[in-house]
Amino acid sequence: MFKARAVLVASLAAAVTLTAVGVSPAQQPAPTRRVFNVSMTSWKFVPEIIQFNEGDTVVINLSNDDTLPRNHDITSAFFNHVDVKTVAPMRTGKTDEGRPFFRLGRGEKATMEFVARGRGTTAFLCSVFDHATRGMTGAFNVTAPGTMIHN
Ligand SMILES: [Cu+2]
Repeated sequence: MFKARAVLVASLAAAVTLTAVGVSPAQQPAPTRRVFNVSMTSWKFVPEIIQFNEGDTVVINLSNDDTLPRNHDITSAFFNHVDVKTVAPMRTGKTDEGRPFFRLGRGEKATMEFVARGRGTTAFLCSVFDHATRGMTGAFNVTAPGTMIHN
């Protein structure tokens, strides 16, 4: 009887140790769907820093809120590494440098959605005329899963 109990206790201890050492799926931070409302005007993006975690589904509600009839876009090498889906019609293409852009006329709105891949900071800018040099720049900051809790 004592022997059987000792074996049982030893088995439980081993099981507990394995659980503590191994990373169970429950300990992995769950991917999150994050929504950002990004406004474009002359000459800025608001917000200009967009932070999310690798693996998150990122939704960007992009809006051209300019009071003057100017096109604006969001352009970034980051878009080369993710599969961007657009919900509303918007002009897309690639700049001469090979960066995908997503462009809206004054008063237009559209939604972009992608799953974040890769970590680190990648600049974005407006590729229309000289808008970037006038200040239309920003950055995507992709952090490790679990880093960003809220946005
Ligand atoms: Cu612009």
